[in-house]
Amino acid sequence: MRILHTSDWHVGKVLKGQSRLSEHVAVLKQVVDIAHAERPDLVLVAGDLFDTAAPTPDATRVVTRALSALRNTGAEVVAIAGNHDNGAELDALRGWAEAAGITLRGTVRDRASEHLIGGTTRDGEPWRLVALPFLSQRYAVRATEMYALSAAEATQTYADHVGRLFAALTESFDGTAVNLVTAHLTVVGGMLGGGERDAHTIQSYAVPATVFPTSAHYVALGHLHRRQPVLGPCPVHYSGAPLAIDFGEEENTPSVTIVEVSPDTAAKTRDVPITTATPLRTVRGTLDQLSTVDAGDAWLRVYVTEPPRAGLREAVQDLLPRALEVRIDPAVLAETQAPQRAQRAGRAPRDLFADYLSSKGHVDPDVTALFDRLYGEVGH
Ligand SMILES: [Mn+2]
Repeated sequence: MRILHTSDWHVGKVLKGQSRLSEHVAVLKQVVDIAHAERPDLVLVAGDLFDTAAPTPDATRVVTRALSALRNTGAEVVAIAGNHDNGAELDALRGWAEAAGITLRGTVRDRASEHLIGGTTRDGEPWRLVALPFLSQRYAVRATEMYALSAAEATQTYADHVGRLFAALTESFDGTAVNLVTAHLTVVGGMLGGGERDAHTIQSYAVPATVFPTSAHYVALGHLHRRQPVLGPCPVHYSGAPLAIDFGEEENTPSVTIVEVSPDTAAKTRDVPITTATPLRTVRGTLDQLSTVDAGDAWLRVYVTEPPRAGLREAVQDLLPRALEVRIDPAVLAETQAPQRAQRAGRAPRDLFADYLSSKGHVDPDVTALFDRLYGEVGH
C-alpha cells in the first residue's frame, strides 16, 4: 500500500503580526496535488493541524477543506490532534468528519479499541493503524488507568505510560496486515526543527523509540518540524512541517513523506518537496550591506550590525519591507551598552534625564520640573 504522511501544518500561525494563512492555502493545495499524483491509499496527518487551541473560522475552513480535498483523492484520511490542537474541539468535528469519510482522533477515548482503526486498500490489502493523539502527562496516566494497564505509581514516567499504552494498543499486530502507528510526540534522539520549542518538547516528554513494537511496518510521527527518520525497532519517521512556521526552521526543506509498504516488505520512504512554501531567512549586516540583500519573497529576521539609534528600525524596514523582526545584533549591543552603563553609574535620575533632553535639543525647565515632580510622586 501507499501512504502519504504529513504533520505540523500549524494553520492559523501568525508570525510577528503577519498572518500565514494564504501561505497555508498554497502549501496545502500542493499537498493535495501531490496526493492526486501519487494516489496514496491512506493519508496520515500526525497532529498540529492548527497553531492554536482556539482557531479562527478562517483557519478551521482551511483545515477542513484540506482534509476534504485529501479525502476526495480517493484516499482514506486519518488525522490526530497534536499538542497545539484543541483535542476536544477536534473531536467535536468527528460527526462532520465521519460523514465525509475522514477519521479524527482528538483526545484519548475511554475504550482503547477506538484508537485502533482498520481498513482495506483498493487492491484488497488489509491495514490496521493505532492512532494516538498527543497526551499530556495527566492524560497519559489517566489512559493507562482507564485501560487497566497499571495502578498509577508516582515513580512512573511519561515514557513508561506511553510505552504501556502502545504495548496494549499494538497487541493485535500480526503478519496478516500492514501494521501502522501514528502519534504526536518527541522521540529521544530526534532533532528539533526550531519552531516547536515549548513545554511539550522538554526531555520529560521524550519517549524512547523502543515504545514502538518490531511488528509495526511504519510509524508516522508529528511534533518535530524537521523531516527525519529516527532509529528504532521498526521504521519510525517524522514527515516534518510543510511550511517553516518560525525563524529557526529556515534550514528545513519542507516535504511530505510517501511510504510504500506491504505486510512482508520493509517500508520504503521518499520525500516529495513542497516548493510553494514561503521561506524564512535570517540576514545580518550594516545598513549598507543590507541594501544589497535580495531575499526574494522570504520573510526576514534582520540582525543589524550597527549601534542602536532612533530611526534605524524604520530604515531597515524601508530597505527590506519583508522584515518581520528587526534586532540589533546581540554582539554589537553588548559592545555599545557596557560603556553607556559605566557612564550612567552613580548619577541621579534627574541629571540623566537632563542629559537626555539636551542631547535631543529640548531644554525646557517646565519638562525638567514635571519630571522631578513625577519622579517624587512614584516614591523616590
Ligand atoms: Mn508542531
